[in-house]
Amino acid sequence: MNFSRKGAKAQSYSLDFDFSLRLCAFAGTNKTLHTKPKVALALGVICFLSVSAFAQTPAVTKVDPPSWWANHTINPVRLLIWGKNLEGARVTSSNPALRASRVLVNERGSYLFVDVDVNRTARPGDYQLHVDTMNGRASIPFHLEAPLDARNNFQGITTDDVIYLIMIDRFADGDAANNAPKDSPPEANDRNNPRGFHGGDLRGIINQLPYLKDLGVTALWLTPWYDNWNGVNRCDKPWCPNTYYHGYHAIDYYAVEDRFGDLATLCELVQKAHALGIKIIQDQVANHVGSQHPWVNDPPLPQWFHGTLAQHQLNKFRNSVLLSPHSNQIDFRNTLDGWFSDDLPDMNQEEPEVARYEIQNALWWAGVTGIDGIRQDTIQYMPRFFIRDLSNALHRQYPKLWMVGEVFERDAAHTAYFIGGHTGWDGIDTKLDSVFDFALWNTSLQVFTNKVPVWSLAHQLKYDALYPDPSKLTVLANNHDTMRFMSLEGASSAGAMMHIAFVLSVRGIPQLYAGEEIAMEGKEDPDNRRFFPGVAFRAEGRKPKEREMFDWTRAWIRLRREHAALRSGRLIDLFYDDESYVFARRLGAETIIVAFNRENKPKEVTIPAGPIGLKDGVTLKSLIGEETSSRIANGEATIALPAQTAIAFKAF
Ligand SMILES: [Ca+2]
Ligand SMILES: [Ca+2]
Ligand SMILES: [Ca+2]
Repeated sequence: MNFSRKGAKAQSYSLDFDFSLRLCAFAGTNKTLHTKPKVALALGVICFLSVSAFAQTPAVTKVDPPSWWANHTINPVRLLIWGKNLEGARVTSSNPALRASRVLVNERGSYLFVDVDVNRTARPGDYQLHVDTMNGRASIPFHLEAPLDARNNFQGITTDDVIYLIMIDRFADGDAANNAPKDSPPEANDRNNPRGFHGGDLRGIINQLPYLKDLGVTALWLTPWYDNWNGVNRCDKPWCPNTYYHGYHAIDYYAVEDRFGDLATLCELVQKAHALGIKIIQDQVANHVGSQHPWVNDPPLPQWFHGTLAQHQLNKFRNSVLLSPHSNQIDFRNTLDGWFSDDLPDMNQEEPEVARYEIQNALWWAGVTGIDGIRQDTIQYMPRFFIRDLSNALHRQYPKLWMVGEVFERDAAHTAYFIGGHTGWDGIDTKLDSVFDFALWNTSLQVFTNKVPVWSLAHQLKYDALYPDPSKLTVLANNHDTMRFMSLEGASSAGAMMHIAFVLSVRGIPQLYAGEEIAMEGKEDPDNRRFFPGVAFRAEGRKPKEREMFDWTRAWIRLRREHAALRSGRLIDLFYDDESYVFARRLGAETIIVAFNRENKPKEVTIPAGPIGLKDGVTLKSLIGEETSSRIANGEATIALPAQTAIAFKAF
């Protein structure tokens, strides 16, 4: 785009308005000179009429989306025009490449919706539409983008990927010039305040791409980059004063946070990451916006949000009512329509204009930046038909583009209800590509901090029966909303290492959280969001504990990369007891055996060879960890498990 996102102003009538003001000045001068009072009076009346007419002149201040594409699966695109004096407006295009129709103006004349049909043959470039009312004309700047190359953008995420979550503000500061925007109070920009902005940005991530490549991750999930408010929230709650450094309180769905950089830097990051074989996942938040969003005081439609800032329900988070066919409508609507907090106005996706706006917004970010996936925040608090319509719209335009939904539940039945590929009791298939496996995450944390027997892992994995395809699950190691492993009660380095090895070897798509690979500590939010220590980006800057965890994580990522069976092989349970778990991942001729022994002494376990297609005489050799091997005889193998670690074997 080559016009300012926020500065698209109607200027066509400014000269005429100036002329009326000059006329008024002239009338005023005449009056004071007492010459020809009738003439002065007449001029005064003309001046009044003229100024009031021009005061009603339509103006356009913002266009969402500011650009679109020819030959897009969404055509016409529906624009939301922000402005004033838009009552009774007609919208026209002087260029036949665009055709406007279906205008809807809100009661206050502050927003206008219009369908814009883009001709198939329209060329990329700048275009203009016009808004005409009885009181004048304003122009709507619009741009047609050249489509990005689908061969190296919108690639989607598969089990071949390892996702790495980065909280943009807390990872790396690559540009000190954006750390203190003019409209931000000094206390908003303070690394000593855990709820302040700490200076991380998109340039910082670009600078650290070699670190991420070296670690071996193949996809970055970045916390939201929408523009958030630059001020400090001084509420009377325990979490105040705070700032929106985390990005979940959008004030503009179409702008990049000024502290993180700009759209050009974001596109540069996506391109440079792609060039290194690293994909980008955008964190989108369709459920709510920040309370400083201009819509809060001037919504485009009365039903744009569920309620108002002054009058709304708070979500009671009775999440089970979203799954249960027996829930009552009051509890059900509260969970869908209630505000996540008093400063997170809840978007009303049952209003078709809202749903349309959000679906186009998701597609606009994909089309403009080339992202490969979307992580959708708090997805269960939106209607399931909307999740389906959004998923369908994404896939229709970009068949491989992937979306994972955050359904933060430790109950597999609940998360399984939200993943796509099957129809719920409500008759809806959400078509959602993936959900996070919070149930398995929770079990793994419990197992590797010694709270439940190790066989609990196999016990939890039996609930994969609830999923149409469990390999589509995203297996988180941790995230920015959970305590870091090393700060959990009962945590140890050995436990952290087994937990990471489990996440990287079990079925599904692994997702790590920045800092876990160097064993960072951190309790609840915001302590789990400490700034990444910059020295640890270089091998020589890592302390021994950090190096041990980094090398281990990198080794398991490499093992996964080198063995297709670890990425997409069938998982077969071989052995489990209170202290150990052994499973195989089998794909074609390749079989990898992964074993975990939590006990503080080595042990030997016997596993069946027949069920994994291995014959007598075959040798199992360790691929990682201690060097050990064993031979299969009488349809069995006895393998040695070192104390308190994970190990992987391959059949030769
Ligand atoms: Ca910065
Ligand atoms: Ca901002
Ligand atoms: Ca909602």
